[in-house]
Amino acid sequence: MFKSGTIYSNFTPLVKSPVIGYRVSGDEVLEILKKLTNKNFSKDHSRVRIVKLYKKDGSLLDECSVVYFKSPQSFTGEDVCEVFLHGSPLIASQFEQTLKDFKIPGLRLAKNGEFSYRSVLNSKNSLKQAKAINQIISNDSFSSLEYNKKLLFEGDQVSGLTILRDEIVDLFSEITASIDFVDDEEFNFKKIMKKVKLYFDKCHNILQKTNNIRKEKNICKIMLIGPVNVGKSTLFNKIIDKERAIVTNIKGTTRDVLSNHFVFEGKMFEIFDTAGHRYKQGKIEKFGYKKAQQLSSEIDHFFVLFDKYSSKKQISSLKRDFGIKNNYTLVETKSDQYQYQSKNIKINHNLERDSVLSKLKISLIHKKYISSKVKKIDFNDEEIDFLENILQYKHDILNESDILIIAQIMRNILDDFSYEFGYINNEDVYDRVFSNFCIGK
Ligand SMILES: Nc1nc2c(ncn2[C@@H]2O[C@H](COP(=O)(O)OP(=O)(O)OP(=O)(O)O)[C@@H](O)[C@H]2O)c(=O)[nH]1
Ligand SMILES: [Mg+2]
Repeated sequence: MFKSGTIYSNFTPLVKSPVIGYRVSGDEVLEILKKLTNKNFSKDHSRVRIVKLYKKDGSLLDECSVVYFKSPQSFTGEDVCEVFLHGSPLIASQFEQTLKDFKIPGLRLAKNGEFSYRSVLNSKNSLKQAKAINQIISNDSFSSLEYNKKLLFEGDQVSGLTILRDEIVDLFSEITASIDFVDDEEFNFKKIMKKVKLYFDKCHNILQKTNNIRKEKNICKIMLIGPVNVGKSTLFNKIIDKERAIVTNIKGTTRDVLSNHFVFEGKMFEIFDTAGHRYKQGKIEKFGYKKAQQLSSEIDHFFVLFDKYSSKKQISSLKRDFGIKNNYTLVETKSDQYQYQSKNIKINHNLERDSVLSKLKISLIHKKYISSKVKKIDFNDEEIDFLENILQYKHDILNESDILIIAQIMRNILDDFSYEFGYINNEDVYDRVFSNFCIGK
């Protein structure tokens, strides 16, 4: 799958945003920079330069920051440049077109994970470290994040698997050494098997302990419910800081459940916007409302929004429909428009996001449902999957009485460790690993 050549890819999404980044890696980087900027970057290792980029016909493409990293002092170990274009997908497409127009032999779009793959091939990262980068991006748990950062920055030796691998090497050596003495009185099969069993018990205990930590919730799930038109979607958009949900003055605008993650004061949340309650719901609206109800068992905390026109009976119906006990907060909306006498929390769409979130006591709510303790783990998700596979040998090995077969199984386990650590470079394995990466990594 991976061929040589100079590769390029965007490393930010190709959407309207402040910047769109491109990374280029390979022998032709200096040549490309020369063609793009008419400048020589060879003495500019690791320096940010703001330069004009030109298309093939000489017209201006963009003026932006460019950083050149000289081989081998780069992420991939090759010559690399990173270009921070203005965040227009149109400029991005002109940039890609310009690269194509240069007709540089071997220059092509990178495959998923190809930069990381090259960093491993050029010994800039171990396979474990490269995989840790992927885990850092894809993980939702702070325990995992801390472990993967350690793995990336300190190296393979901090991996819990390193200790397990070293132990299996010792065990394998002991078994192979003893094979020659099978007929001797000294040979103690039981003693060896006891050690093998202890090893597997250890793996099993680690798996259980780590799985328990992994199962611990990190994300607090909150749901906005309330009568139609009270401002649920307005609040949803404010909290996630995006115009995601449609807001109109028409009752019953939201029909489907929408969800989004957000982070506040370092705490992770998932928020759900729902179809509003009214006695005469349309068919699709009713369907959406039911869908939200079905999710209610997963929800930690509900915000029941209502305005001056909402009745107590409606709020009772909502609480009943969603099976709410004490896990809710009443929130009066549109306080810019209406005067309320109650002691309930009052919000309106003119308030800043942070102020709304403080009024809703969102941090306290997180604390109520989610433990803030980041527990230390020594394995990431991938390593746990690996350990689960290793444990599949347990039954066979413990029920075997032939020491030669036991040694062969141990050999297989050792080979598995070697693949996991990347000591055996099997292209199929590598292709599978890196194809899971996002583009640009
Ligand atoms: N004055 C005022 N208007 C608001 C406020 N919040 C929302 N609105 C308006 O109220 C209308 C309904 O807002 P939405 O956010 O769509 O309400 P909703 O609860 O999601 O409505 P449904 O999806 O139909 O259930 C829109 O016209 C909003 O602009 C507010 O704080 N003050
Ligand atoms: Mg809505």
